[in-house]
This record gives sequence, C-alpha cells and structure tokens, in this order.
Amino acid sequence: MHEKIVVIGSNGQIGTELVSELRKSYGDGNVIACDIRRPDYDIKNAGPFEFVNVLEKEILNQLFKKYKPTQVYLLAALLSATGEQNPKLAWDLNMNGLLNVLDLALEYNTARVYWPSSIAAFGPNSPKDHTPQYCIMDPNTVYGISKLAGERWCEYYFQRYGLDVRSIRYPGLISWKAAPGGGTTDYAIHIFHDALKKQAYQSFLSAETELPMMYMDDAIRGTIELMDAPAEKISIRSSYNFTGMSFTPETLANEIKKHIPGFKLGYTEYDQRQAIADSWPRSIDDGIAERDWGWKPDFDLTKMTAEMLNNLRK
Ligand code: AKB
Repeated sequence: MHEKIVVIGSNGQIGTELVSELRKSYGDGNVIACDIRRPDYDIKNAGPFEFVNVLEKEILNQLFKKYKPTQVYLLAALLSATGEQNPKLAWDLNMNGLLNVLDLALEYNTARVYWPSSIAAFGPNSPKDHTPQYCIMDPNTVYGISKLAGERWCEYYFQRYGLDVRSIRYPGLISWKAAPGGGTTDYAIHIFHDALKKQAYQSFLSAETELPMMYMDDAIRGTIELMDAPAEKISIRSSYNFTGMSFTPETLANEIKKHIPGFKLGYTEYDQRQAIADSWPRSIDDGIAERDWGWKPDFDLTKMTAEMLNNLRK
C-alpha cells in the first residue's frame, strides 16, 4: 500500500527523530510533520509541514481531508511534570486530542493509528518491580490518569469500531537530538549536558530512585516495529509494556564517571517530581511485546551512556 503518514507533535523529543526515520523508509514527501510550533530542524526543509493544533477539530479535519493519511502518529501531549502545573490543560490536550484523532481516523478510514502511553499509567499500588502488563493501575498524576483513560479509549475504538490503534507504554526516553518535554525522567538527559559542561549535576530525584528508561534509537525502532507488525500479532489493544533498562541517578552517575572521572552528582531540595517518580514502577516486564512482535532492546546503560556522551560532544 502507498503510505501517507501524518505525525502530530512532530517537533517534540520523539517526533523529531520519528519523522526523520519514517522519511527514510517512506520518502520525505509521504511523511507530513505537524505541530503548533514552527520546526527549527531539517524537518521543514526535508518534507511537508503543517501547523496543527490537535484541539482544533476543524483544522484537524482539513488535514485528514487534504492528505487522507494511511497512518497517524499522535504525539502531542503535556507530560507528567508540566501536566501537574496545569492539570486541566493536560487533561484537555491529552484526552480531547486523542478523541479528535480517533474520530477522524474512523471517518477518513485511516488504516493505523499510533498513540503513546507511559509508565505513568501505573500508580503507587502497582507492583514496583517487573511490573506486569495487567495489574492494579491507580495513577495519581493528571498525565498518568489521561494515559490510563486514553488506553481504555484506544481499546474501545478497536473493539467497538475495529480501528487499528496501537500503543506503547514508554519508559523515560533518553536522547540528544531534541530537548525533553517536561517529564519526571528528564533528569537522565540533563545530567549528560551538565556532565559535559560543568562536570557536575544537581539531581531533582534522590540517589536511589530507580526508574525504567530507554535510549531513543530503541524507542523509535520499537515503535515502527509495532506499527509494521501484522494486525493478527497484536494481542494488546490498550498499550504494551515496553522497556530498555532501569537505573537510579547514582548508577547513571557512576557510569558517567567512567568517561568523566571528575563528575560530581549532587541533589536538590525535595521536588514534586520525587513524589511522581516514587509512584511509578522501578522496572517493567515487557515479555508480551517480545512474544507478539519480537521486541528486543539494543541499548543497555553502558552502551547508552557512551552514545549520549559521544553525540553530545560532537
Ligand atoms: C515523563 O517523565 O513524564 C515521561 C514519561 C515517563 O512518560 N518521560
């Protein structure tokens, strides 16, 4: 099938890299980058770009009408930390943005829709270690609540209308190309920038706060592999557990010290983000993703740290 792919939220941390990767496979002209902000990357020069606010349904409708996309990736969202500063906006964007896209995908016969969930869909009473696909989920951030509700909507649209929606529960994503977007796991990116600039970093999460993480190259590959998998292989229509590695600020700092021996890690005063991190899993069991579509991460802590430092040095 000739693919036309729309990526909404193309300027963000994931969108920036996803658009480049999709354009390599499907051709620059067939991947339409969309955001509310002008892209400052090659995205605009390489292929089509549209200004789109996912909450403006008529503009979104025009987008679907113009391109008749075969695939839509909806990445526009407010993340955990920013969401707590503006809970109503986070709910509105994360929920109504999703519903607008699901409705238009049905109306315009979009073959496949991708929407990301997160480890934030889990909560303080979810098992902390090797958190299974199915367990108690009691998120206590507005971001997590919107992700859990969004997962239920995705499954609902699949079961009720047959819409082929696919989703992954992303862990913290670590990348060097585009800035992170206001999450609790962002420390694991800031630490690399400060390690190179100042040989020191003040972490807003405590030394022993362990969280599931993944290097962006793995996240992009896994996302595209999920979208390319035959529909009959997809047994989860809410959102798949997905992980690459787990570490604490202290273990990450020790790995950085192997490259920058003088690196010093300090800690800031208590921050709201600590409470968010404490409510999330320490590690994730993603065995169903492995079984269904062959998911396997390539980057562990050692390989990711070396890659981050090499690329940021350039
Ligand atoms: C965040 O920290 O909010 C995100 C996430 C884990 O979904 N990176």
